[in-house]
Amino acid sequence: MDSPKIGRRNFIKGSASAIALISLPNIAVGQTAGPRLEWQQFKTTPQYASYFNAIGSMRANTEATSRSSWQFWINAHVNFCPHDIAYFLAWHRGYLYYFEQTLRTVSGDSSLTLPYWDYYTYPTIPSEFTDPASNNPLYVTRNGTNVYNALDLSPFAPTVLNFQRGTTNAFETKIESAPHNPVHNLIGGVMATMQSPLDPIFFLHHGNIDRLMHAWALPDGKRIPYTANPYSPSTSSPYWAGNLTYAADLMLPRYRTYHPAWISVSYANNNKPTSLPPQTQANPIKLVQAQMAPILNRPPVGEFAPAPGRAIAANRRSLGGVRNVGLADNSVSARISLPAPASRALQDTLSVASSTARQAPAGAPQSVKIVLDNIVVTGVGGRGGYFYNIYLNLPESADSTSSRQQYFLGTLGPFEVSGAAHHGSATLEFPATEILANMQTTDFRQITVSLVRVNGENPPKGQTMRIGEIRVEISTDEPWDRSAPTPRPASACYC
Ligand SMILES: [Cu+2]
Repeated sequence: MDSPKIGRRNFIKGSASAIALISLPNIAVGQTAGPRLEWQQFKTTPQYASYFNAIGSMRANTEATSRSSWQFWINAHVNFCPHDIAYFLAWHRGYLYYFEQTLRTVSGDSSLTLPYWDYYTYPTIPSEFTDPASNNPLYVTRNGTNVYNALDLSPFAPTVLNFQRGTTNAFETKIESAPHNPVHNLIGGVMATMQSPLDPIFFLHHGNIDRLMHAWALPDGKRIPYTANPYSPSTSSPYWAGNLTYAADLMLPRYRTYHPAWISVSYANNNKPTSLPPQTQANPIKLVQAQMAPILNRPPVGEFAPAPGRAIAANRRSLGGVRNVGLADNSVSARISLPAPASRALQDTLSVASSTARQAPAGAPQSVKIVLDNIVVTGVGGRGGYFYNIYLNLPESADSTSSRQQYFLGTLGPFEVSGAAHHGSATLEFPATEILANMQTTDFRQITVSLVRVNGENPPKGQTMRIGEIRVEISTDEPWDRSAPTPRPASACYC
């Protein structure tokens, strides 16, 4: 926890504005910038000119160490962004906050706020970003502009009450899986890489993700770990201790990202999406078993060489897998047959996970992951325009909405692989304990991992990637966060 120096007077006030005053001197306290607006409205305001000029000037600035350069923000993302790990939402909220401050500095317009792109209403990238005129700073080369097939309503299902990665049924994990990752993948180009902030649409995409987090949390904050403020640690969850880092000399105390108002941010529209937009685009997308289809058929099982179970590390064991799974423009299932001892070990792991004891017996495996190891993306696959939805033990044919809740593991595309490579490996791990424990079966002799291809407007043909091994791993890691949540005081509000 950072320990700001504050006088007794400010302590008693204890308000968000008092906090802003002391811990971040570069916040314009009392500043009157309005809410962040959806692009279609934003572009009709006087701030549009400020925004347009600021983006142009930042992209022209080659001084990578200066916050006023575009490259500074790309570097901050490449070096520090957490994808598929804790604080994904918190980190990006702070990132947008500092980026917005910079837009104000560069434009000299203190009323400028970052616009967002509500793709649940307008599933095509705004035309201002797709005009290739050489003097258009909003333009970069992309693979596609329509993200309809990335949209997903399941993060907003009434059962999604927990917030952070590592808890069961967590909003952060779900919204990162979709729509967040597929939007990156379907747009493609730099958006399918960790250099994605090079594309100005990145900031509008993340503006929307941030807005959706706030919309989801309303009205009571759901189960976001509580923090009153850093001055009353007894009522604050340890989750919010520490800082988010953007550069060696640019950090933000984590708790500041608890609520947008704590960084003087608000949104013009705080509604959760409740339906998908009509698909009335100029280039209608051909669905390839997309997640929106009413019936989802399990893709055919491919022939893959088995990979034997073995120890992976002191506390991790593979129960078995398959090798060399090539992915192309079709959907495929990989079937892993577990020998009897392995399938018993899986059952034992699930019963330890499901037991109500706070601690597993020492050394007992208690979590299951599906691991995609040694993923190699082809040249054409790296350009994006597609992704795969991954399902576990999908029935031969099932309703797509309930499949999304019961069998969905996550997404796989060039963006996820780029994120994994950036965190040090070409391996993606998908927590599977919760899905398997909820499966109402004890027969785990076969584990089927289905990769369901979803296309954008301009999908690549042929081989996109090759997965060296898909395996089932058990480990002594916690299957989910078992610690008692910090209780929210009765008087506390999410405000
Ligand atoms: Cu992103």
